[in-house]
Amino acid sequence: MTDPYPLTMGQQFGRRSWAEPWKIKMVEPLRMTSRGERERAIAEAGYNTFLLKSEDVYIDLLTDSGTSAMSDRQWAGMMLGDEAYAGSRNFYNLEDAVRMHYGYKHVLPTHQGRGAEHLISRAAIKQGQYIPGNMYFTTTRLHQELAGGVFVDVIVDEAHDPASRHPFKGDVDLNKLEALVKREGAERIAYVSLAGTVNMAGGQPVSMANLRALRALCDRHGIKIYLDATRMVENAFFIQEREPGWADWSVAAILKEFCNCTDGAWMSAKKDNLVNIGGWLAVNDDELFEELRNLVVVYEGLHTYGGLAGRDMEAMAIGIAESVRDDHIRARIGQVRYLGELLTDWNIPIVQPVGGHAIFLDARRFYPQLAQVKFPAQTLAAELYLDSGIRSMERGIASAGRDPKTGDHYYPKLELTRLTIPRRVYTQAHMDVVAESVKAVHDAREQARGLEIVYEPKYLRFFQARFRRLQD
Ligand code: P70
Repeated sequence: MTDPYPLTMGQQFGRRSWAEPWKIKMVEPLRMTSRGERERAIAEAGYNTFLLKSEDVYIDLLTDSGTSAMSDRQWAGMMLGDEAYAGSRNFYNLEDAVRMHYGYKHVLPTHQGRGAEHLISRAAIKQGQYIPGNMYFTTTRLHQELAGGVFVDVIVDEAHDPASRHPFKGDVDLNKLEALVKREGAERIAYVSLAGTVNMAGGQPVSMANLRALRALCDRHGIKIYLDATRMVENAFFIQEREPGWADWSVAAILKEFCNCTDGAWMSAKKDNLVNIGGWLAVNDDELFEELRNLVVVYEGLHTYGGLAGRDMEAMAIGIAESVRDDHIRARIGQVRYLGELLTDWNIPIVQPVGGHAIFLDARRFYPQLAQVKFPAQTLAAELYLDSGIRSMERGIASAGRDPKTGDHYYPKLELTRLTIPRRVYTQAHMDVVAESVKAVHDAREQARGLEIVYEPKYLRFFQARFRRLQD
């Protein structure tokens, strides 16, 4: 007999419910559209969700980048902007926050993550050098290539398998790295490019044990490790939760310990750090810092503002302190996991285990009838928008781009559609609506015919590419 009483969400999942450690003070109305309006909008956008107008979107899961809700304290901090060209007090607050929570010696603000990637790539890569990393990221790899470097993927094989339940799919395969060093020589390695919760792998973390072993290997060869700290707080949460020996440490302490094993970091503060714009670059080495501090004035702005307003730096300093709190990060990852558990229970193919910032639908298994050149993940993003106005992002063959040498597509093993959850923005009821829409699209999966590309720009094509629907 079915239970006559409705169950809370927590009870349905066999546990006590948790709730967000905040309440809502200001709301932004959402607009719902009709099917006809959405058909027009997505056709006008060339079936690329990046080209939709935000006004035509109902629940926006394009990205967690710059889309977080700021706290009342951060908004209060915005009013304390010291908009001096040089030496703004907000810069010193930011510097203190990065030093305190990430632990690096020297700090430079940048307009966002790719500004910092540009500077570190220019300063630390010599023509023809290799940059081994735990899976590529689009902007990171492009800046490394523009600086004359060659990216080499040295992530563990499990990262390329959406079904593998390895708890640390972001780990570096030390044998792959050692083989590269042996083959090319340590002097041909610019540095190791290590990312916390690897975005393109599904938000998968790196373990502390792996980092320590990587540090030992790099020390033997005199190789530096620079960290993409964009979602490193989320990574620290997974270490606390999953890695033996870390359960009694706070997320803040794990974060600092992790960074302590690296030589520097770049940051898109639009993610973990809870701001709508901003980034930073931090290193320990005095000489490298000297070079970076010189480059920042050429490409970003003076070294005490780096392309940001004083108020943005203040919001970032406050956001950093909020982002490392255990209650914040538990609720953030808990919400992503809630959506992931619903979809898993409904047998919808997603990357397992559920990562930090997003649910990644496995478009290959979703649409087995579509060859990769028919852009299955892009198709899925378009279908989801058509069903409900939910916006997601392709992370497959369109994102991977083309091999600069052969001109052919890169064919990534992972063909994914990302449902990215902004921080502190949507409620559990929104997650239910998302799950139901994914299920509706899954139920209609046999009708999908795929897309063909009709326009693509030279760099980072996925942002502006246009597609056409295939009929058969
Ligand atoms: C996303 C955003 C940005 C990002 C990142 C990692 C691990 C650096 C950056 C760059 C925005 C984005 C960027 C390229 C393609 C699609 C979307 N990721 N490292 O949505 O930082 O955007 O501040 O320059 O995830 O994942 P920024």
